[in-house]
Amino acid sequence: MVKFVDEAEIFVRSGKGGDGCIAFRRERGIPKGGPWGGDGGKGGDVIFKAVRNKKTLIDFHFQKHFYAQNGKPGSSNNKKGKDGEDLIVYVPCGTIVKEIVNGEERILGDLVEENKSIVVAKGGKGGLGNTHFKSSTNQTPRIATKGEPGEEKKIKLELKIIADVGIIGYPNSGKSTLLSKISKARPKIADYPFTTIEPNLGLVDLGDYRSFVIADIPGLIEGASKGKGLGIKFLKHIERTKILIHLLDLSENDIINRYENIRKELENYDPKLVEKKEIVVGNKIDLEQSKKSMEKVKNYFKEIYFISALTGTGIKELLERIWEELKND
Ligand SMILES: Nc1nc2c(ncn2[C@@H]2O[C@H](COP(=O)(O)OP(=O)(O)OP(=O)(O)O)[C@@H](O)[C@H]2O)c(=O)[nH]1
Ligand SMILES: [Mg+2]
Repeated sequence: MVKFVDEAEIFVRSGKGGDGCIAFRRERGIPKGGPWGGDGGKGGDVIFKAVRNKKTLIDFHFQKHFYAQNGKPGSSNNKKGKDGEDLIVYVPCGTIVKEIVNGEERILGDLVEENKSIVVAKGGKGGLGNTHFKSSTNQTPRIATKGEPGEEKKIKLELKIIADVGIIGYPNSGKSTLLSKISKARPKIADYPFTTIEPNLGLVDLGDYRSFVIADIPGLIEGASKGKGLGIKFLKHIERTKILIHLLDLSENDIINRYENIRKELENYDPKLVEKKEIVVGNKIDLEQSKKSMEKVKNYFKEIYFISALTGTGIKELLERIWEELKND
C-alpha cells in the first residue's frame, strides 16, 4: 500500500471562563437590595472533527493557532455572561491526535470515522457572581470568583495517507514527469523504460483547501501479470486509490493496443481494478508526431484529456476533473 505519514504541529487554546460580577440590587422601592451580580459564561471548547472532504494535513502547515472564544463576564441584574463559542477544527478522517507535553506524546484520540469528534481543550468554567455568596452573616458580599483559564495545548496531528489517485501506463509514457509537474515530488525521469522502480507519491495542492495525494507507479507492459518487465507487484499500491490515471504516450505507435494490454494486465491481477474509475490521458501533445494519434484516440475513448506533462498544457483541466471525481466520494 502506498502510505506515507503526513504530520503537523499546532497550538490550541480553549476559551477562558468569564468572571463573576459584583453588583447590588438598586431599584426604586427596594431600599436595601441584595447582591445581584451574575456568573461568567463558560469558555468555548476546541473540538476536532473528522470530515471526508479533507484529504491531507496541508492546511495545518499554514495555520497553526486555534483559539476558541472566551466566556463573557457576568453583569448586574444577575445576568449570566454569554458562553464562548466552541471552535470546531476539521481534520481528515484517519487523523491521530496527540498532545505533546514536555516533549512526550500522549494520544488524545483517533478520528477515523466521518463526523467523529473529540474535545481537545476544554473551555474554562465561568466565575460565580456575588449572588452566590450571600449568607445570614453577609448580606452584601463583595466577592465574586474569576473565570477559569482555558487550556493551552501543543498538538501533533498524524495522518497515514493512502494515495487517492494512481498513475499507470507503459514505461516512458511520462508518469513521473506528470507527478513532478503537479506536486513537489522529484522522481527520477529519463528517456528509457523502467526509470521508476519504486512507486513515488506526491501531494497535489489545488488551492481553496483542495488537495489530494497521487502515486506514480513503475511502468506496466504486456505480460506484466506473468512477471514481465517489473511485473505487477506494485499494483497493490493502487488497489485502494479511488481513481486511476491511465497515461498514453501519443508519440508512440499502437497506442490503443497498449492501452488494452494494460487493461488486461490489471484485470488479471484483480478484476476490481478495472471497475475503478479511470481517466484516460493522452500525453506528449507538444510533439509533432502526437498530432495524428490525437484524432485516432478521440474516436476510441468516450472521455480523454490531452496534456503535455513537459510543458504543462492541459494539466489544470485534468486536475480539476480529478477533483470533481474525488470530492464526491
Ligand atoms: N516531449 C515530451 N516529452 C515528455 C513528456 N512527458 C514526459 N516526457 C519525456 O518522456 C520520457 C519518459 O518520462 P518519464 O516521466 O520518466 O516516464 P515514466 O512513465 O515515468 O517512465 P517509467 O518510470 O520508465 O515507467 C522523459 O524523457 C521525459 O522527459 C511530454 O509531455 N512531452
Ligand atoms: Mg517513471
